[in-house]
Amino acid sequence: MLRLFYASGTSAMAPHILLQDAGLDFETEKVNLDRKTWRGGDYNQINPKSYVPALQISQSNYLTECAVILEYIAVKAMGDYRSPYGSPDYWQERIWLNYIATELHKNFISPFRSGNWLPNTADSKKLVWQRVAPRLQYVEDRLKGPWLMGDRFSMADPYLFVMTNWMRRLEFPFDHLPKLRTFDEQMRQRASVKEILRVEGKPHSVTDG
Ligand SMILES: N[C@@H](CCC(=O)N[C@@H](CS)C(=O)NCC(=O)O)C(=O)O
Repeated sequence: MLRLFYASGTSAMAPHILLQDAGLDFETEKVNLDRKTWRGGDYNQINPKSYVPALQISQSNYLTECAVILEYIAVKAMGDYRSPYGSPDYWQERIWLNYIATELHKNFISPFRSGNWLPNTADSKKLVWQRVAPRLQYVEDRLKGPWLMGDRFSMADPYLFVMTNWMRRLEFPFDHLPKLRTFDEQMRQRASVKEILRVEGKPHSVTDG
């Protein structure tokens, strides 16, 4: 059985949503990112990179890196989440996954983080917004709607939702990003997203102030 190591409200929410959406059998383990621990002890024994998500796919095999985990789930689901390998849409999905991972996700992580990866302080928010705003605008200008790839919900959508969820958490404005706002609202209507927001609850390590 697949086992997802996650912390609430983090990027691990993307594979959590996709696993739920696909109806796959999976278990979860909550990680304390401040202490780097989980129910079984030292989390660095699971992922020496010290971050979530990690997906256990067999007794001794753990996948890391959100984009890779999403694609693994998409392949496993045999559904519509991934276009046929090598097709133009397949490459476009890969481009989105990589863009979200490297240009958005990493730029959301505050340079002032210590324990908390997304502190909601004025200084931190200002710097993060400077970096993410133009990149979000790039997505806005190309978002086909209702989903990133158009009519088909793909493995990239839950990852983009983590970004719009973080926008809300940091109270970033959607004023110039109406398509992203609609995307975020539509994601919240999806049964799998509702369920995972409920299950995960309050975000990990909230030190707003
Ligand atoms: N390159 C990794 C980055 C994962 C990552 O940054 N995870 C954050 C949560 S969103 C984390 O666990 N941070 C803990 C830490 O940096 O101590 C991926 O794409 O999965």
